[in-house]
Amino acid sequence: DFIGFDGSVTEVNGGSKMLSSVTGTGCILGAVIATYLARENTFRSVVDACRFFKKCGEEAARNDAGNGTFMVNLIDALAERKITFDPTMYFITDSTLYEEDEFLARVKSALEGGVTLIQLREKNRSTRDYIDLAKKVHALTSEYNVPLIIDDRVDVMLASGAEGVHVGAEDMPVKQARKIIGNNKILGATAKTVEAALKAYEDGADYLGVGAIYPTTTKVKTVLTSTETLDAITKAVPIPVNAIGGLNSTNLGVLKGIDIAGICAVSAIMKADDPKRAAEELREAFADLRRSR
Ligand code: TZP
Ligand code: MG
Repeated sequence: DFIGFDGSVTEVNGGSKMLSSVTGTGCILGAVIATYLARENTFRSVVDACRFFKKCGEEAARNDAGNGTFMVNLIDALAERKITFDPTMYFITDSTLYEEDEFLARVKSALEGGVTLIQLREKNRSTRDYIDLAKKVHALTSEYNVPLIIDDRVDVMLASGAEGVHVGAEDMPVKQARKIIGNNKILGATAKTVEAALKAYEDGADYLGVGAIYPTTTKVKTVLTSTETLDAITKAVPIPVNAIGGLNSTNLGVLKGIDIAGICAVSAIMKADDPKRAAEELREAFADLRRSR
């Protein structure tokens, strides 16, 4: 689909040709777009609604479904995917820098600043400690209605009641993770090439993290990803793509014109004097970037 607004056109790929073999799907799409617009009255909502609908169409067409089965599957897919998420301002935590009380206070402060998605990223904790902390963070994110994503560990996600999991190239494969967590959890994946992005999408990822855009001070095994690759990935997959790596409210300019769904940040919020203010500034900077397109 090509969606035009205010002089620019966005392409949304994916879907299934079965969507045009049965009646009523255009009307359903209209209703889906209306619900997305009710939440946020922007052009982006229309694009996100179309992406969501295409994804449901793809799921409904699985196993060579005939017209009747497809229609039933489509209704199931639309109803099943209960968890929606807003990747605009995705805050990824690092608890190694603080005592637990201070860490939790900073997470709360970031939530007050309007972060829209949070990932708990723990590399050195025992399983027990990871679950304990995840439960505490989940209690906070639930207060603010912000989904919590657990880095690397499907088991910790399931045990803590978090809303999703994020897997990288050395973690559980996307396909396997989707099979275990089902369709009502959010599944994020890291991708550094168009090929890896397409594979993650086809295997069931709901969003992608792409980077590092800039060198990062956060402890991570990564390499720099060019903005050209980021741009190509956003064009190749119909799911939200977030930029990550060294991003802060003053250096988002390199992302101008690239159709990212949001930005991910660790240090810019975690290490800020005032995480609430930092989250607000990042949100504003990203909103400005979007407006300038
Ligand atoms: N993956 C690529 S860069 C990165 C991860 C987890 C760290 C980003 O941290 P920061 O502090 O926002 O640069
Ligand atoms: Mg990982």
